Amino acid sequence: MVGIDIDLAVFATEGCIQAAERFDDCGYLPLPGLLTTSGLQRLRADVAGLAPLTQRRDFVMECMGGTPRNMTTLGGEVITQRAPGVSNLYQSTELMGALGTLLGKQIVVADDPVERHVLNILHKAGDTHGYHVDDYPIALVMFIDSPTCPEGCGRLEFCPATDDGRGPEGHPPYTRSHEAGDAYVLRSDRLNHRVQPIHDGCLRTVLNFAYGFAGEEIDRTPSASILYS
Ligand SMILES: O=C(O)CCC(=O)C(=O)O
Ligand SMILES: [Fe+2]
Repeated sequence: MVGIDIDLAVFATEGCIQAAERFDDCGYLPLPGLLTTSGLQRLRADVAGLAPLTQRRDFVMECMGGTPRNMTTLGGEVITQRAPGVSNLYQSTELMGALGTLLGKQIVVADDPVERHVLNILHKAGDTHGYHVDDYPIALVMFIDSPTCPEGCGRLEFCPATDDGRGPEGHPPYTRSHEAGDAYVLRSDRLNHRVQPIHDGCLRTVLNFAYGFAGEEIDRTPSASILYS
């Protein structure tokens, strides 16, 4: 049940409502403490159960400006089969309703079963999810693990996407840190975003829930099937 996994009150805090009002302009909405203690525990158990099914990826994504992917991933179809609790959370009317209300627009589940919810694990020194844009406009990213090393690593960086190579050139990126149990929402089809490389001994695990806007078409790239199939 969503109320057990997700603290819906986070959506009603003043900071959250103010950030949502700026979402159209800035495209980033922090949701600190979105996962309850029991929700984090449950998702951690789900992720542990999924771990043997994950795949190591080390390549450059040609269709995203040749940016690196050094990470371990699992796509949505396997997650649906092997961790139905994650899928149930993804499509729960409480979560989607709260998010849609906050953003002032009805959100819909992603029609691509691979991309709708994915698991991204950075666990080796230098692991990074390089700059890209997503196909779907809304990414709700929830942190199962986040590095706590004093130098800081594995932070989210984002900046406006350019028309050409989708590279960060010309735009100094914004950088945001998150802790386990936190989440954020990103306008992920418009903002060029990446995860900074992590340091040795650090671990960063996220679930990314992708949503569309009702009645809006998606501009598809092959990137999700390359990274998650
Ligand atoms: O791990 C993150 O914070 C970003 C995830 C992401 O960009 C993606 O899964 O497309
Ligand atoms: Fe992304």
